[in-house]
Amino acid sequence: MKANHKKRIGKVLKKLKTFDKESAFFVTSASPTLKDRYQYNDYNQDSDFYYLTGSHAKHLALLINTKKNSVILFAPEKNPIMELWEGKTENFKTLAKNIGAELVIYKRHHSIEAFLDAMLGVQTLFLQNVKNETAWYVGEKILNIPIEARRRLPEKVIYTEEIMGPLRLIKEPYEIKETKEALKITWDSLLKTIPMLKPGTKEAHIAARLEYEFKLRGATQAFNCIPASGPSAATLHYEHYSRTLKKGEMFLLDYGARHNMYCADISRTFPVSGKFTPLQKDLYNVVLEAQIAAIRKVKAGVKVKTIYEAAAKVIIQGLIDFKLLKGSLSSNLKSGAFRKFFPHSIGHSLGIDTHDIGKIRNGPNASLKAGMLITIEPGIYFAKAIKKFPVSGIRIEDNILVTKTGGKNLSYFIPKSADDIEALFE
Ligand SMILES: [Mn+2]
Repeated sequence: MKANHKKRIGKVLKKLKTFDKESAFFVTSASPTLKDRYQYNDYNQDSDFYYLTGSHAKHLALLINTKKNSVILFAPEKNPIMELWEGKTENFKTLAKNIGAELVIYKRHHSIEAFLDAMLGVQTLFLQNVKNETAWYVGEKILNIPIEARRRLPEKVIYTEEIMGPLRLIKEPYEIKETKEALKITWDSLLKTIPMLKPGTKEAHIAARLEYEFKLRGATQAFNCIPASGPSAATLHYEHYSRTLKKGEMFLLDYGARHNMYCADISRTFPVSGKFTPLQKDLYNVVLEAQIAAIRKVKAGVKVKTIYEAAAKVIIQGLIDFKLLKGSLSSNLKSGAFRKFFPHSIGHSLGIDTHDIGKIRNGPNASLKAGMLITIEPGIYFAKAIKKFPVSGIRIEDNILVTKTGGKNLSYFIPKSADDIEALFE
């Protein structure tokens, strides 16, 4: 199974025509970003560009134009000096052929002019909204010319997200297959790391081990993992990695592998000593029950709000039982007082980007469609110590495929019941 880029480009063309007869769609490769004055960060292709071309090459541009249904792949002139330093570039002729595009070679220092030339006569231009990518500069150039002076350059500029959001939000079978592979690597790598989960281990070492295990399996980190022990877990996007795991605490791990660009995103919470204390277990089970309740609600046509509330209700009831909230379930749902303990949304779409395009959080009334891939990740956090609860956090996250009949948990094989988590330490 392979990605069919020609077919995806065809879908963009079809969608373009529904906006304006004379419209075009322009996306470019990601611009390399600097790490310091002389070095670059690892190159990470722009996700829209990758989705439509499958290429990791730099300095490319794709223009899809309703005029004559033309698809142009712009590639830079061959540069032997650059190839000496950076290695041979991809064969752009083959790439253009594979995606059904005409290949146009441009000179690097005339790129913007070459792109603008090809856009003459276009009324509405769809443009990538990513700062510092070439498409961004093309947009800036156009928008800086007053409309009355633009002549044949586009009058209207719209972000490509309008087209790419709905398209990328619904996953193809190929994308599901890649996500499953990423999830398998995610779990296999954790299994190798479990023996390190004990008092005395540094958070940073767990992160390093996971990354090493991913690389052994041909994958990378989907995002900087969150290896949060004890109080670290109360910081939702914890990134210091500075603590050492301590006896009796919990350890929240939010991590995932990226394989062939597709991301997994999993959270699990472990007892550092191998066994939850009775209080930790009660709290853990509230989060687990909330997560399962939310997953049960997942189905095409269901509102995101419904799923969020299914989890929120279980969390509120749990907090009332722990005497951390006063009043009734319904009054708490209304007042939102529980958000102090559960301050984030229920999840996000997942794909080439960990927080994928096509927001599922577009207001409370956004609803799910078959083929969406989402995370379900409720949690309870104590930003301050309260009663018997120290500063800490529990989150449980799975990756769910939305279908017409329900939610299919693609990460079902990663243990999450309190007993199964404890069994990992035996
Ligand atoms: Mn997530």
